[in-house]
Amino acid sequence: PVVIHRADYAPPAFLIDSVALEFDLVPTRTIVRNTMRMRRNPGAVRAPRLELLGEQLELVSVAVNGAPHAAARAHEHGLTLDDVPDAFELTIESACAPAENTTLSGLYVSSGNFFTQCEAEGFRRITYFLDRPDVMTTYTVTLRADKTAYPVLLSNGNLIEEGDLPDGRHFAKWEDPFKKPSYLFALVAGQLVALEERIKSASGKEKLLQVWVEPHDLGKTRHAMESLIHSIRWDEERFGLELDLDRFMIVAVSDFNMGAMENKGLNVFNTKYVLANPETATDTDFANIEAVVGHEYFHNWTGNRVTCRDWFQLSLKEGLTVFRDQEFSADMAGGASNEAARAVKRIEDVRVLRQMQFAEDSGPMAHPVRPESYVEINNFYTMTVYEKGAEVVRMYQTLFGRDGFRRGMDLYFKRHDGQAVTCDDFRVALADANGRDLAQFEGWYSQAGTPRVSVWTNYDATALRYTVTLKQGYGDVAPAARETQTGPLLIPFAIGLIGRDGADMPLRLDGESAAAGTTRVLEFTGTEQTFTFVDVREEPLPSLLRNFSAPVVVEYDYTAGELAFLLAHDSDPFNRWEAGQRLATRELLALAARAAQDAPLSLDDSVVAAFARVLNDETLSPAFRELALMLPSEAYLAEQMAESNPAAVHRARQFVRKRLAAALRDDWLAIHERHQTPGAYAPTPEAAGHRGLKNLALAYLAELDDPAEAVKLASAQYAEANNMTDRAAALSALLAASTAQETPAAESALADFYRRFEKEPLVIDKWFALQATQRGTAARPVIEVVRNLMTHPAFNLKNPNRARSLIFSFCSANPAQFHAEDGSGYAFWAEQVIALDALNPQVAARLARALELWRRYTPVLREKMRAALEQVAAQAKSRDVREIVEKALV
Ligand code: B3K
Ligand code: ZN
Repeated sequence: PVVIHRADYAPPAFLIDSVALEFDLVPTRTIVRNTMRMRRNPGAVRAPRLELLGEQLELVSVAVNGAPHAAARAHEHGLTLDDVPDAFELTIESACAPAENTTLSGLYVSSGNFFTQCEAEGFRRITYFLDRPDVMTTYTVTLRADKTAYPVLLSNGNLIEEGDLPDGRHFAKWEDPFKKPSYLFALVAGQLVALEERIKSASGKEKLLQVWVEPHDLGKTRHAMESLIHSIRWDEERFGLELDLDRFMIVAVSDFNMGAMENKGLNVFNTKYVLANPETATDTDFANIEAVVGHEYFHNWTGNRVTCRDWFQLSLKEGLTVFRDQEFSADMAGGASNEAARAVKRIEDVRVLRQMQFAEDSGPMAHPVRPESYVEINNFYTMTVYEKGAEVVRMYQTLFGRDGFRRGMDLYFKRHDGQAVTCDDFRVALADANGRDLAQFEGWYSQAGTPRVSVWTNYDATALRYTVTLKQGYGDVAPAARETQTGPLLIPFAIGLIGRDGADMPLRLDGESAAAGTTRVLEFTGTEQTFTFVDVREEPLPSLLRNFSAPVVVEYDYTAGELAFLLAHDSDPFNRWEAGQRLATRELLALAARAAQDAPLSLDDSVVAAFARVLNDETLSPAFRELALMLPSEAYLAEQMAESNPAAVHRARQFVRKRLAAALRDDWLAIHERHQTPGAYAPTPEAAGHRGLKNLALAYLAELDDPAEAVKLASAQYAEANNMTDRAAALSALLAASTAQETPAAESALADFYRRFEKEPLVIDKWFALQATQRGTAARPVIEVVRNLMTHPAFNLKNPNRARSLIFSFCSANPAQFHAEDGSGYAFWAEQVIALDALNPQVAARLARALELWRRYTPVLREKMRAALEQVAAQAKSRDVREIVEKALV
């Protein structure tokens, strides 16, 4: 395979001063006429010829300064032009076939409408171009199409002209005043309608906001519009960043490879992250829409105004923008000062990071936040680039405070607005604005793997001194990742000390004149370093890495009693939750080890009691209690074992769930009753918290050996629900209860759910996902259900949402069933990766990753996984899938 290396970066040989694109949109054959004003780049070595990138294009004609150019050669990867002048106008006509494009990259058709997706390298599937992010230019776009079939014609920027053409056709001309790289180009054409709002931005300029959808979905656009308005306001207030265009459009499309795309002024979204009403969308959907609308909007500054020099710098925009959307959601939920509400968001984000990114870091795809090489860039839109990247950005804020972080952002925009830059440029701006040398911090961008911080403490009762010794290093990783680990990192390590009364102690470090504050961010820069606190009146309990101040694993030998104490008392809500997770993880791993030996299982009453106290602590928010009572996922637990054993983990976790269900039965019933949310549905964090806790109670009740009570409650809740959160939770509880005892209630609710929502694709996705993730029984393993559902008339492999709802849900979110000992899950996986590979390599490659941690499983599973991987390696055609399976098999 061709490997692209970061070290090989060279500036482009040519620049493009402007581009004019004309489209004649026809599904089977669209003609694109591309006129570029080009010149040699004075900052690059003189190239013998011009190399334009192009894929899956049919070349029609080439002209230089208006005259046909003979010395042009089209080939598999693009177009080569010999003998070009130093400055010239280049006109290229080419054709592509949007209706046949199942990759959903480039120009394609979905539900009869035209859409584009260009990031990372889709623009070259539309026209021949210098398709790289450091070539920025201004675009004028003319769209021509049949007026009846495609009444709406959209592109980036401002609409400057429109009108009718002969033969029932019409045109629209768009101009984007801002320079942009090709990956931010977009067009949309078809039968769409918009919800519109006009607002004034901070400086008083009028802005037109539109959310474009298919006509039958217009009633589900209000929440997306409100999220957009909130995003605009938030970026003005928190970062002083204003919307720079007169018009900002969001368009929803049902066939989309990922969540959404930040094209300049014309964001294209997966319908999943736009459409919502109480009947069809859950609280999680509402929150995700707000977050993704925010994310794409925030890219307008962090990504579009300042973009990436090359794709190795992807985290420059993605890590930063994820951090911004996390902060936005936290501010929306709780405001700047509501620490408890912010903590809920923080816990949710850290859960995802630890479950997914830490796993990625321990496998064959481990890479630094700024990767050194890739085969297919689309494989590097990863948890590491996005979520760990966001943690890296968060650490600047932890080190410098909100004001210091803001100063850094201001300087970053002052220096780099309109440029394509690197992660180093960002780090240097943050350092300079705060008068700091952050050279050591570069390690966070260049080192792969999850750092581990071991902690030792010592209390000297006579001197009243408490020492905390930190040691940093890495656990086991692949040799390629090991090579990147060059020296200690600068780790902001937040710590508090808790007294026997459960209260925080005031903190005074050795050498300081007085105590100040109860949480300190220690700057841990050595391989091993000792910090000494003085005036410590009694032996404290340390609260380590408060608010998860760095993306590391902390190793410290807490006793079960100490964890229960922290769970009851830590003033840091994140660590309070963390103590419960540590306690549960420790018990669950011990139980999984016993389950693997078929030994009997038991759980100490004190553990149950610790969780009961949190559950019934009315000073804690329902949302927090829900998170505290949610056990670590099976995938996370399996990952912690020396040899992952999904079946043993499942038995252990089910044992604890059943134990908590039975021991706290009356509490669960009371909670289910008490946390009803009568009246009209509102997707606020408070109301969602009540529903979350109530539905967790229902899920626990469904674990009882006699599920009759749960079935009764869930059936009633299913029938009476006025919102999707409650209805889907009830259906899920019915499915869970039916594993204990065949119950007709589950079957009839499933059938009812389908009938009710037959015309709502996003809800039918939930219907598939609920069945793919159900528990299954020995008599009816879930693989059978899934294979059967593959033949359902509503199943469609070409639609990524549908493929994800059934296939990915089963392969990635139902470990106990997917990892069945007979290897049936792996055989299914291989079939589906190969089938998808022929249609949509990007989606296929995502599915391919479901087996990448194969080496860490028990020998029986490992061998069957290897066989499935080898089968895929032998048959897969795309660069995308090949990179994943070949790296896995190395
Ligand atoms: N920038 C896009 C992701 C593009 C993925 C290309 N395979 C969405 C986002 O992160 O906002
Ligand atoms: Zn993004």
